[in-house]
Amino acid sequence: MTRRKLAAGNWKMNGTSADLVELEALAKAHPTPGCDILICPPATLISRAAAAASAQIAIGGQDCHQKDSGAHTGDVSAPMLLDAGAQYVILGHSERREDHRESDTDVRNKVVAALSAGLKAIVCVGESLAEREANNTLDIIGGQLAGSIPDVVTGDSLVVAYEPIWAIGTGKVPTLDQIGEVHDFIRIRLETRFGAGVGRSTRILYGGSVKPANASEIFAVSNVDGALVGGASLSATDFSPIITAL
Ligand code: G2H
Repeated sequence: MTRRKLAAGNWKMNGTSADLVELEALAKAHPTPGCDILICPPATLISRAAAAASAQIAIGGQDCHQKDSGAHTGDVSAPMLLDAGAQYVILGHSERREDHRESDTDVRNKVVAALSAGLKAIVCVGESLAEREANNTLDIIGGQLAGSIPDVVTGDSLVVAYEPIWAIGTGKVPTLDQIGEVHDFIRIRLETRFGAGVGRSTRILYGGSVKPANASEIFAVSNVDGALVGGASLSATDFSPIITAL
């Protein structure tokens, strides 16, 4: 099964309209990319990013509410993201799980809303340092996969991102064996639950301190279908070699 690789940039709470030039630079550097390219800017920039990005760069949100509309001050719904030009949404990032106390059930409900709206959902899972040191990594990942992913998904609409919390923005990266162990485990869990079709066509991204210097070796690990990149996605100069490494 051939899965088209995905280089996804998560700008987190960074970026104003002046930073849209980075999208133009990326498009210029990758007129016919060999992988899918996605940029998830803050919600305030999605419309303008979607207008500024050329066809080879998709735009995504970083979160959505589980309901389509209503009295939820400050929140953004999945249909709103779609209307603004998004094709993807990141859900269950560890920063959302921590800062906003999002549970697996919350994430699962958001995934249902995203898929219903026609968005592709990037579901994030990952263990803390304490959980890894206690040898609980696979149990934690298994629980998050079971709790955060709803029963009705397709391989095209679901992307899973493995992001060990202790590697996010820290410069620390798991060993290639550690990455491979978790990605293989996620693949098996997806195949077991959803069958070979969805299980083998779902892309599994690695995220956590991916840089131009380490991208190639990470992408060579089995079942790594791309990356969810934070800091290094903010500038085309850094993100471009990561795209090329895919
Ligand atoms: C992990 C990643 C992007 P960074 O959160 O989702 O961020 O690449 O800065 O570690």
